[in-house]
Amino acid sequence: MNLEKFPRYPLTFGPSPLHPLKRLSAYLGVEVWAKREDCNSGLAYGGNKVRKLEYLIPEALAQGCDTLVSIGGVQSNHTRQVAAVAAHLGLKAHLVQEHWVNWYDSVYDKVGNILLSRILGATVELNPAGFSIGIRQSWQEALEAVRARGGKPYAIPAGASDHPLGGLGFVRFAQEVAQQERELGIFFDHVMVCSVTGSTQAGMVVGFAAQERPRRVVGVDASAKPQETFDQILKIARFTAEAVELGREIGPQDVILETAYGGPEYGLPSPATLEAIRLCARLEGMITDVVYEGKSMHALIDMAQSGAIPKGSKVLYVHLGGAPALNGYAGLFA
Ligand code: 5PA
Repeated sequence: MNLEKFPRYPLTFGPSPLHPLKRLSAYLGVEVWAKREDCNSGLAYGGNKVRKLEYLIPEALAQGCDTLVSIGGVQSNHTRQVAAVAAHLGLKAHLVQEHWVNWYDSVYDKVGNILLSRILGATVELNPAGFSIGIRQSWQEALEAVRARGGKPYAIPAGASDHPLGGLGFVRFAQEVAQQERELGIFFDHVMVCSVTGSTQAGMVVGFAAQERPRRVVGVDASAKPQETFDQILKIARFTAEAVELGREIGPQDVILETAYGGPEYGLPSPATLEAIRLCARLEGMITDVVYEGKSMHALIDMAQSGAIPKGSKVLYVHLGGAPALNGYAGLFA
């Protein structure tokens, strides 16, 4: 495998923290550790997109772009991280925030991630289009708008995923996990990761496939449109495997996507999601959110209790961020 040929612009603190979840482990009867992408960077709370952007930014800079253009829901974590990275580099950010979530709280478009993006100086454009992980008309129009005012846009798709370089950050993540395992003398046989736009899991699948000892990368769908998410994970894993010269093809058998935890819809929690969020917070002091990480936490708890994750397993729960969005859902916890 050759990841080193791709330039990387460091935006993270270094390896993200890895620590045991002792009380949750005792409760579940399997050993669980957390890897904390939610505190991987000092750029506006960090998150999984900062790690991905380390591989897109060198291309944006090499092309002489002055504006990062991207897209997400109103409470997108991704667009907030794009805004922070742009500010850090002295670039502009133009963000299209669509109506991805059927959640009507009077402060939903004022607090949390969108508040942070405004503070960070991004141009924030609200758009009524609904949820999709595909390429959007509104996004093309945003790119045109930047060009029309004489700017040079760099296009970053939803979640920095369906992009030739989108999977590389989490290929590197897999290498980082292996290094931390060597230092700690531990091996995680299960890795739990929340998936929506797909490049987080896709990068991991490729990165872990390059290692000698096999393990299960368990994706947990939070899109509530699991077929689209599955197809996108597979597509990104395939082109990423080719890009880094993995030396073998990735097929559908390499992609595990649990579909029972996505909640009623994208962006909305089920009662069990909320239960999982409270349990994790009260046992560990670790905050997960209603859109993403609460769903993968629900999966972890349920699969450990049902035996789908067998007793004696060593599980790595990858925390990808997302807590700022909780502000938009205060009513659920009142
Ligand atoms: C997101 C994504 P992928 O999109 O790479 O599959 O990651 C899913 C995911 N956890 C998991 C958190 C906290 C996330 O923010 N967020 C998106 C966003 O717009 O914020 C891309 C959907």
